[in-house]
Amino acid sequence: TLTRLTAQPPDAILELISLHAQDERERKIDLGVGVYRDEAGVTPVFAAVKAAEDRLLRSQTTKSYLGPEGDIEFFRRLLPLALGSDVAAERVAGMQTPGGTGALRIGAELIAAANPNARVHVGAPTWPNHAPIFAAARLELVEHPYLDPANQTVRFGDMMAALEKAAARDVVLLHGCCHNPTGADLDAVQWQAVARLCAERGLLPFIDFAYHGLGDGLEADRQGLACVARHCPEAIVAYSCDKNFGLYRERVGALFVLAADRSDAALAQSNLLSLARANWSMPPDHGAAIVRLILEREELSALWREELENMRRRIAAMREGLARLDPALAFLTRQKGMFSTLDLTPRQVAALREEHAVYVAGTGRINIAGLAPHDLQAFAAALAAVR
Ligand code: PLP
Ligand code: TYF
Repeated sequence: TLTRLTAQPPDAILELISLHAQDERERKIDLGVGVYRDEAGVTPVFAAVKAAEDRLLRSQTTKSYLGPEGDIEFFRRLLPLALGSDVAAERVAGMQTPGGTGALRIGAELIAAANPNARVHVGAPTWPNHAPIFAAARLELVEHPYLDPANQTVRFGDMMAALEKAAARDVVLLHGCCHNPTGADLDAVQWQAVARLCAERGLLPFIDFAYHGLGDGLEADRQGLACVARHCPEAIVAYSCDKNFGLYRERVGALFVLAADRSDAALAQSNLLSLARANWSMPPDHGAAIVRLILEREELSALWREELENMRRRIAAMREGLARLDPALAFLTRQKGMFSTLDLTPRQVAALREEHAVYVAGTGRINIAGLAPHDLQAFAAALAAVR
């Protein structure tokens, strides 16, 4: 039976990790996989996480099963942080999921169960895992233009024209903030236009919210989502705690389904639990327990917010540093979060790696958090050399 399988390509971004590790040159710059790094190039465990783990180690008395919804207190505490306090909890269904990826997958399956003919409209480029996740739920993904690479701006007119043609009950996949891979977010006026269009045409906004707090801050980064929640009767949010709590491998996330009313929310909830049961039965606990402890305890919350804010500032400072070195990179300061996509050919990407030991994704995406202040000059020079 197995011989009937066809070989599948590896994840191009994750492959860069081992390529970079094998490179023996002394000065190399890794702007590949999207994890935060500090100035020393380390992806640290937050002090708030260490403190929460310490408490957990001392206080946890059982590891018995919780249930398909995971840690309910984690979900309850995350809700106002993720959605803001204006969203009424009674219209929200949802649960803890294994990472933002688990939330995307279960959200996609909920849509497929409710409306198998729904098409999912998404701007190009987007996170490469979106396509396989929605395909696995048997939903059709339809791309429209998003980034204009030459001008580094959002092709908003083209995006709206594409959404105007979407059928009622279709899905609009949006990045909550810190667009991966472009860093080009919608502004407040654009969010409002998209939210209104979704409301008027009965489209379902599905917000992938994986970088909360890394753009303009926790409050500012959820304004697009809040705008959608105000205008649209229904919306889905796939939230990841893996970047903003630095928990990556612990796989922490949540799915929020904003329903029109309490009874729809209950209907969605029973379906979500049944979908979880068929996928992972129950989500892993450790990471979510850490987040719950941090959100429960004032002193840990304050420490976490400070650490997150320092990360956010460091990323913004690297953007500003590059813009200062090369006026052609000024657009980086208009973009948010860890990623931007440079207008590079595959040859230029290869030359950066081979001649300058600079690792960027094949698409030209760079992880700004892979840069330290002492790298800026070398990176700008390498970029100029291959162009
Ligand atoms: N969505 C986007 C845009 C991402 O970049 C990521 C990154 O990993 C995810 C979702 C999934 O996050 P997680 O690692 O929590 O599954
Ligand atoms: O885009 C990124 O780099 C992050 C990390 O299959 C990531 O989202 C990359 C690839 C992947 C899972 C996570």
